[in-house]
Amino acid sequence: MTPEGMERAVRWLAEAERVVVSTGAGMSKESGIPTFRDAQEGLWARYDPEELATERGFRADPRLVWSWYAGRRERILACEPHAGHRALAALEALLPSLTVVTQNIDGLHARAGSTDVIELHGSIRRAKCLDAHHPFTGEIPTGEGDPPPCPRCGSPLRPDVVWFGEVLPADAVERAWELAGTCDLMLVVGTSGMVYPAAELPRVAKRAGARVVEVNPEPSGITPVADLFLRGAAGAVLPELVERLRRAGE
Ligand code: BJW
Repeated sequence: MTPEGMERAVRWLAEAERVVVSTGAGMSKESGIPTFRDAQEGLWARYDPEELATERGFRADPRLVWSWYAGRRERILACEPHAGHRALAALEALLPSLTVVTQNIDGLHARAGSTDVIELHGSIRRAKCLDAHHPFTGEIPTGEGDPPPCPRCGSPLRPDVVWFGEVLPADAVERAWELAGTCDLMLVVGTSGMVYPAAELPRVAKRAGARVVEVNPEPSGITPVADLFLRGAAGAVLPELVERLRRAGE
């Protein structure tokens, strides 16, 4: 992250009318939540998350997949938003329009105070049943074990997240694509840019004439379309960016 790059990002933010922030798992890493493509830890080291996060994987071994999500839910609920999440929430007050479009299922943007958050891949805090997608309104049981049955139809409960091969929620997609096509600047934070259709969003923005600024400690699948790459962790880069923008406006 060079001072020149940071200044350019501040100038572009100050000029923008509509800003979209598109976030991935790296955004929550400093809250203590491993990224999706980090190596699995402990008991889970021998499983491939890309196999677990599928309907096929769940049907093959519901207990295994339900238990994996139960462990992740417990860990996520114990985590707090970090300075980067809070910086994005504070950025709302400095710009005419800002929407966060996240692939994350952890709810940390809203917990940090962001008021306009689109969740593309659902939420680990909700469950629904496998066959009829009935929303589950009770308290999701903690701990490992078999998925409980849906109180309405008896089908096993599953997390209300988007697995590979499943369509994203239509209302979230519609709004996210509309905003990507009309924003002046898209800030892309902490995604490998490997998973579609979310990885299309910066390309949609770029094709429509927006500037694309990426924040990531490593180059990603998004870097080739970024006008500016700010190398670094979300928890360091975002607070500095917002502080510089605030000072520039004084
Ligand atoms: C930091 C940091 C720090 C670290 N600060 N940064 C076109 C081409 C090829 C394939 C497809 C295609 N279109 C669709 C597909 C298939 C598939 C897909 O994309 N496959 C790819 C793997 C190739 N997509 C789908 O199936 C999607 N559905 C779909 O397309 O429906 C239409 C359809 C239906 C049926 C038939 C055909 C079409 C659904 C995708 C759902 C993804 N779901 C998951 C699981 C959610 C629940 C859960 O968490 O368990 O979502 S997968 C997983 O990946 C999760 C994430 O949201 C998603 C993206 O990962 P993300 O966020 O980028 O994380 P990482 O770990 O990859 O990267 C972390 C980054 O952070 C790295 O860059 C680090 O450097 C960085 N970082 N520390 C900032 N401190």
